[in-house]
Amino acid sequence: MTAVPGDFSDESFLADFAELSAIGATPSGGVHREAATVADGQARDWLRAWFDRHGLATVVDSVGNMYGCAELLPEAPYVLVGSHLDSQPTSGRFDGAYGVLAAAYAAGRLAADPPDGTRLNVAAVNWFNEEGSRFSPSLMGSGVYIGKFDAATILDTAALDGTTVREALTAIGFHGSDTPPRADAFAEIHIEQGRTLVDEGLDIGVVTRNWAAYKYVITVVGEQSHTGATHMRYRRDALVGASQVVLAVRAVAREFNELAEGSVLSSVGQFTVEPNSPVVVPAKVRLAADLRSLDAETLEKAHTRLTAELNEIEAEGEVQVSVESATLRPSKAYPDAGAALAGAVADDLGLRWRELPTMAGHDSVNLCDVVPTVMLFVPSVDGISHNEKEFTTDAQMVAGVQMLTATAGRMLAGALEVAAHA
Ligand code: HGY
Ligand code: MN
Ligand code: MN
Repeated sequence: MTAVPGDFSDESFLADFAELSAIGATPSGGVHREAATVADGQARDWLRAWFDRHGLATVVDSVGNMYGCAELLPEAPYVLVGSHLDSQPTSGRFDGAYGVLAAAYAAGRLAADPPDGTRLNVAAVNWFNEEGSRFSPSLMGSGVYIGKFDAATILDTAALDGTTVREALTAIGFHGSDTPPRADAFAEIHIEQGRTLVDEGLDIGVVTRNWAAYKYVITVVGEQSHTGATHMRYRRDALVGASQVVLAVRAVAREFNELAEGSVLSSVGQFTVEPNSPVVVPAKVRLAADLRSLDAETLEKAHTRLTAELNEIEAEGEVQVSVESATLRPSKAYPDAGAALAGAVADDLGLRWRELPTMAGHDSVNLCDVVPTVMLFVPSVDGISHNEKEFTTDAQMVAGVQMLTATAGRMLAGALEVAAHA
């Protein structure tokens, strides 16, 4: 086994986190680093230099997933540890990036000092386009890795401005051709993005399952005309219809929450008006919406209600409403053995922890389909996320790196292999 050089101290982690957060930084303390933009490319270059300095071999696959590999045992599969460096527009600096740097430190520490009984290799990973803001769908790179998406189709996927994933990755030098490392297990750490851990004064969350989500692309079509020269009775205004859709998406969640508070979440997050001119009655609006629930049956009922609402808007006769796609991300359980392992590690480290579901999607939701997976949370101050005000304290971050390192260390020694095959 070859030792990996470098300073893996907590102080060094915090200094590195500050350096990484300066890439694509916004004046209000956040980052704007959407997938395969110049800023994402700079963050990736920074991570590659970090891997080089710390003796991890960089591997880049065709869809821009990048891995920092420590081969401790030739031919053995890997424990992958990671998250994503891309961000939403004007978002927080912790979402994803914290998990990637924590993974780099975990991999570096474990490669420098492999635990007794190590039987697997370790690699830190930065999954491409977790956020799905510039290119849809989200969880893209990890989706290709597990075989859920076809790489060629993903590379042809275009942003709203027409740029394809292939073009964007090529422009930043991350349309690679390497074979990715073969995973035997996966671990991810992330900010909670909710309030449970802060409210209960805990250090670590151990994720047991994910909320189910429907993601919709809806188009509303009317008839383009002159705002000043078309009598009201002749108007077919796509923006009026789209506004009704936005309110219907909200109303469905309200209806369910009146019966069971907190059971359904919904939003329209993206809205594109054509031709978007002050003097033109809009012809077409494209909306991206999502609907979530922890409970699969409740989500299906909410989906049915929303579909009925959309039909009603169309039946009023002014616009056509089409659901272009409705993609379900089902709720799934993370393996019990992984949660039990993480709980035991947290107890050993003296960290206060609890089990909880994840409301947001993560790359671990994908990896969970193919290998034993552990998902960990550190607290989000005030539960804020996808906002420049996202915050996690230095002490909370450092405890999380320690937790991730110890958990991945036990996985390296085969803790979940044994459990998976028992
Ligand atoms: O939660 C989401 O849907 C995102 O992919 N993180
Ligand atoms: Mn994230
Ligand atoms: Mn996010």
